[in-house]
Amino acid sequence: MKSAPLRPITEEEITAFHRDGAVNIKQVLPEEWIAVLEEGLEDANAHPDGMSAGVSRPLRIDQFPATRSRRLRELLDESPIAQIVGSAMGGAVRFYMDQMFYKPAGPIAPSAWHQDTCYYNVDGHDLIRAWVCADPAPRNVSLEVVRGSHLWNITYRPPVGRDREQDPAGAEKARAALDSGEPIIGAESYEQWTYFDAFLDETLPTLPNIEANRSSFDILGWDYEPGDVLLFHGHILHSALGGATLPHPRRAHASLWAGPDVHYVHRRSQVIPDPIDLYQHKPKSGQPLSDFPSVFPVAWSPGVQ
Ligand SMILES: O=C(O)CCC(=O)C(=O)O
Repeated sequence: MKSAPLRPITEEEITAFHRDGAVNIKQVLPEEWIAVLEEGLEDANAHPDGMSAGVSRPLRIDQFPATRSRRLRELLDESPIAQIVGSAMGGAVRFYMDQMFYKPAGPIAPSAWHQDTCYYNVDGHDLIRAWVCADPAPRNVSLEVVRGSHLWNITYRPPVGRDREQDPAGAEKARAALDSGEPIIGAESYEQWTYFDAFLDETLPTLPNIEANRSSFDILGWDYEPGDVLLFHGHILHSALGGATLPHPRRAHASLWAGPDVHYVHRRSQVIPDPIDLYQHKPKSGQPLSDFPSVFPVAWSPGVQ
């Protein structure tokens, strides 16, 4: 049984999301879900995925943490997050994947500017991230976006991964997989994988140096309070500021939700494995996520609470 948001999402918030590519929906998540979020993140932090090796800064980025935490699974299945996302999107939504960004108390690590779409084997316009944090995250440690960059119609190169020359045999294997219609990152990556094992996709343009040229970009940020749900578009350029020292951790969870036009695509720039249950279906580029209802059931649709 899904729980309802504390209040309806307003027309102004929906307009802001589509115009700017991001909006912080203030105080919409009932308090009991903040406790579930906190428990879930602690759970996931105590049970690392096999994909975090090599992340050396005081930052844990885990992939698919809800597969290892019952509480995070509850958050996805029963909290109002799916409804909030669907209200902003204006249609039915399916859950695609989730991540954890766990930054311990002390000097808070930044998250570099990037665009999410190029990391995953999905594409489409109806892609929304829901970012929630168990702790207050003032503007100097919370998310930032380049306003409107979700409409730039460009896919940038993920800023992580190896040059092909570092591992010619591995690069050749990845090329062969792509040529034969396979994802370049297989299900075995669930045991041992990091962003840094991927190969840089030099066919994609490099990101602009936003941090060094902040005044040239229209940067939008928020003081985040637990209970807020920050929505941002799958294509938007975003980062998190760091360097500030907090007396408490900054523990965030981000989930990616897909609407009707989202389809599977084999990407040369793939950095994050496919959801584990998808591998057995051997998806082809162009197939809508609705072709895989057992992996991506509809999580919310208008008129259904
Ligand atoms: O929370 C962070 O530091 C970064 C979050 C992020 O990049 C994302 O959710 O895609």
